[in-house]
Amino acid sequence: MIGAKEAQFYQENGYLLVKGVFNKEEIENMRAGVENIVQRAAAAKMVDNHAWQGDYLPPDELKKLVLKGFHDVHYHDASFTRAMVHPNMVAVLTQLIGPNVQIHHSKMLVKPPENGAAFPMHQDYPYFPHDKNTMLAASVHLDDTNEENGCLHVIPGTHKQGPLPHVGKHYLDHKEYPIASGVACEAEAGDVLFFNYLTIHGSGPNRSERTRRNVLYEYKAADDMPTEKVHINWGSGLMVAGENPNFQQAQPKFTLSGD
Ligand SMILES: O=C(O)CCC(=O)C(=O)O
Repeated sequence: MIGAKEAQFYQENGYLLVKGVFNKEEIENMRAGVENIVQRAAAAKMVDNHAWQGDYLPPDELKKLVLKGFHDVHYHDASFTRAMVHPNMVAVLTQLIGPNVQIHHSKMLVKPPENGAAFPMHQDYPYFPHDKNTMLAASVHLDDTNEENGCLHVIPGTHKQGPLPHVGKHYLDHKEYPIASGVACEAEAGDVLFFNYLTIHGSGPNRSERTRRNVLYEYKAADDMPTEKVHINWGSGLMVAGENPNFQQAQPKFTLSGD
């Protein structure tokens, strides 16, 4: 799916857009999966607004913005499990991460038309720090995206700066790092944007009449271990490629909720 040149681009820049990873039918299946989750969540009265709070936008503007989000979508709908281990995904991941790849978590992000929420610029590192920094996000586009409907922006090469101080652990100073300081990664449905969890990224609001739906998978090398007990949950640890060299240290302990 990608060659040495693309892998080199990722190592240098901390991101890579790969076109046409998923075909139309696979995208339709995932769109149906997103709709299914949204409907079931509404029926269960579990619909929260996941828009990020903070001082990165004026309060009046912020309160209008909406983000529908769900974590660990591969535990909700099989279309996301199939996508998570799709041969095209695995082909890219093994080039960018190495032979032994694990899922850390997945989530879906729906930015509704006209008021879909923004993401101020940030690194993902503070949310789930690991010791080897192999973690990357694979953002699967279920819709065509551009500046109008809030496409992702990345600042090339920033993965080499290491972890930066975040406001309340959430995002970078928005005056120093406005969303416009990043390269806009316009993409089509079926494309996947891969970016390291240290690469500074964010996205603007959806001001268009079109929805922007993405599914985001975070993957890492199987021997890249957490340095803090944060964001370790039932979505973590399935092997996506290769073998687990650390299987004795990485056995999840499950509890049942609702007891
Ligand atoms: O997809 C987006 O617009 C941004 C998502 C993001 O930055 C995140 O979930 O960390």
